[in-house]
Amino acid sequence: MTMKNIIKKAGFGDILGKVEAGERLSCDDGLRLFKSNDILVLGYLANLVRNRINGDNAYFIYNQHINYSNICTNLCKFCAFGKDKSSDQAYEMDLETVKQKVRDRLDEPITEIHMVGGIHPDLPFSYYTDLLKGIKEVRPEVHIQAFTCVEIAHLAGLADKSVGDTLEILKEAGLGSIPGGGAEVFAPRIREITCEKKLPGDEWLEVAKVAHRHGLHTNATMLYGHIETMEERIEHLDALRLAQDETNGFLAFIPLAFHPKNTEMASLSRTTGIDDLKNIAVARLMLDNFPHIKAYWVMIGPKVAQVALSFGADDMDGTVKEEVITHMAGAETEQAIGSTTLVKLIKEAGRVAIERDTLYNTIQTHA
Ligand code: V47
Repeated sequence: MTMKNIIKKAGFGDILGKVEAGERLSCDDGLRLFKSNDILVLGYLANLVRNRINGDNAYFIYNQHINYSNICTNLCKFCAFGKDKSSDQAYEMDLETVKQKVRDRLDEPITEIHMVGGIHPDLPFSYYTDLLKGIKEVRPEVHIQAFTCVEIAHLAGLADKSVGDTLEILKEAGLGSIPGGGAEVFAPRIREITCEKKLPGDEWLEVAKVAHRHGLHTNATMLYGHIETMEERIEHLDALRLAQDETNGFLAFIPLAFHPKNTEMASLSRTTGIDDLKNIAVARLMLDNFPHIKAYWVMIGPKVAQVALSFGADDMDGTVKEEVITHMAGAETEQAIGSTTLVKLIKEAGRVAIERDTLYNTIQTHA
């Protein structure tokens, strides 16, 4: 039997028709896909879209993560990273420490610094602009992807300015783009239970859209595998798709697999390989206007991330260096991965490995 016949027999002939015609899937289609465990059918459909948008390319970046502080007033139940400022595990880096972290890796071909932290109760706005300027002093050519939309809203409060005006100041100080964290699941029900103090989902989306209008690209994430329903996952993807229709500023979507260890939700179990692949595939199929879907190897492991390159993903994120957020929550993956390993993983998946910069310009093709 051909794959197309298998898909029709599985009851997804109508979705195949839409995918082949390049038509948008409805939320109901997405829900049916999430509720199916026929992973090969989901993968086949997602791979059609993936190949249409990105051909055989699979991207990675040479990047460095810096988490300037874990002190946070939000203390989300799913997070093992954020700490109250009174905790003996709380830390904040001074400017010199951050600059030294950048200096320590000047001999590596890093093109992006990914920098996020908690919602700190005391640090002034100047701390954040100094961080950006300080990094640029040490490594002027590096692209700084920093501060989630949640942090940006907090910084606007500190600066006592609109989000747009705040972003202009941050751009001037060296901000290049905004990472996708803090989106979690937009549904108010989930936010009330897991992160009631965090910026609401509609405000997260608003910050992202303002950033796009100010010429800054952003990413988007969804934290899955805890207490969210399939309907809430689809609502989240639909909200992102509608925002992208308006501003077209999102670069990549990254599904984040929930890691329960050391969190207030530690009784939950970790996600499975099937759910990890399903989130990649359904995201690729629903987010028809997102250029890239990332399989973040830190969260799903390099092996599942490699397989995900045939299930809708076209990007493996990067070398990372010193990942903290997921490792505090029990991740068993490495804290960094070499570019040689990334190239091997991609090539063995039958794709062309492309080292990219943050904005997806090609740095080197490993055919
Ligand atoms: O914002 C927190 C999530 C995010 C846990 O933009 C957790 O390219 C799993 O956003 N288990 C930070 N996830 C990571 C992130 C990210 C990573 C890589 C690339 C990009 C990008 C963005 O991690 C947080 C939160 O949503 N998170 N706790 C946890 N226990």
